[in-house]
Amino acid sequence: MSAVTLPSPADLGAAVLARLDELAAITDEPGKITRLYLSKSHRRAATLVEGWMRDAGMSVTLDPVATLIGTYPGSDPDAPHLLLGSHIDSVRDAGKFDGTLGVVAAIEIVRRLNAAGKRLPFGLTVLAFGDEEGVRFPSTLSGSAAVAGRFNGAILDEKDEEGITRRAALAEFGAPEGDPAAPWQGQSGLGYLELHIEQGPVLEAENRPVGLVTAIQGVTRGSCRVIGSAGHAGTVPMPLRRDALTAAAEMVLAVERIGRETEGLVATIGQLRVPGGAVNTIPGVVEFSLDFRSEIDAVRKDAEARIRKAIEAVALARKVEARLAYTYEAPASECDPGLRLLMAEAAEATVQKPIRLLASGAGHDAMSFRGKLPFMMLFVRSKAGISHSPEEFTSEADLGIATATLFRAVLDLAKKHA
Ligand code: HGY
Ligand code: MN
Ligand code: MN
Repeated sequence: MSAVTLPSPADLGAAVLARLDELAAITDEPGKITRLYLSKSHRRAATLVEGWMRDAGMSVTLDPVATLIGTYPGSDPDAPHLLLGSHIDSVRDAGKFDGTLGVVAAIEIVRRLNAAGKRLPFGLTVLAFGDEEGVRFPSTLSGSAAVAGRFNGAILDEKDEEGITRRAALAEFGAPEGDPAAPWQGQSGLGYLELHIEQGPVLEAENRPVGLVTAIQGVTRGSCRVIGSAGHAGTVPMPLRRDALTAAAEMVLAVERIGRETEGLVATIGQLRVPGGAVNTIPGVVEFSLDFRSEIDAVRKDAEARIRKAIEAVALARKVEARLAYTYEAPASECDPGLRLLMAEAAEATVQKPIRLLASGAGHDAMSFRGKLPFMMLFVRSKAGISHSPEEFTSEADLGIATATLFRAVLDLAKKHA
């Protein structure tokens, strides 16, 4: 393969930022960035990204769980593919970099190779997943799970808050028929690389633009439905109440206490609902979510039992019923040492020595490839470590450095396969 001239980080940064801004304008909540899985805005974003993939010389398909798959064959059409990508769905009122950066940067790399008429010794497959945040349905990472060959067909019957099943939402989206659990018909994979914002404070605190991910911490998600007895706020004496909300509040604080007390564990209650709540009614039913994580699976599994016990103790003391269900989990996942070395060399050649290694507190599509394909993540600095917020920010210069690092890693891998 004749040498490919690596574009300047400044040039790459400008191109990537322009596309992130275009994607950021696609939302279901004007004035905010909200693009949930299989929503109208996800559909519009997928159409825009598909166009970018085609313009970059890729052929594009949509898989049965609405992942966009762009392929750019190598000089040897039968050679395995290197997979790159991330996600284009968002949380509610999100930032414009989370997920989208990994997709836009990967497309930019293929666009540059195609414009230069270059083919690598392996193919490139760019993946734009749509269900990384897992905000609409209980479980998450369904897109990368399908590509990685670990899709659980049972989740097709999961319902969102409106009672719409995944299956129905996929049909509405226009996803093609097909069994997402079937082995992926794509090329055999060399590995999976994902560029993502750090969403934490480490790189900024150490004044570093990029960092190498060592592992992604494991996660357990759950939901708890607390059932007490509704009553009139004015007539039921305090000692006779079975207030579902105050019971849930005590449970929430118990979960927080376990998170605070346990080394290496984080625990979050992100949602709490009082269905049909009213100012003058003692809540009879309350539902809340649970999300807790650790780099050490034993710590997280132990926390599952301790959290269950703490919730049951409050329920007993307050004479309410607590229906706790753990709805999703993924174990801690190690990045591949070989790909980490490749990325480290690319980062050192692009920006700085020595490179910072750090674990990922956030979950990512990359973890779906554990045990299936070698994977590696590159982080880029987040201003004040903020994410899942409109305050999320990464500078154009850092976008360029990170994209150049990823590009260099791809070219270095190509040299090893030449
Ligand atoms: O939940 C997560 O860690 C990711 O942002 N979806
Ligand atoms: Mn993300
Ligand atoms: Mn996210």
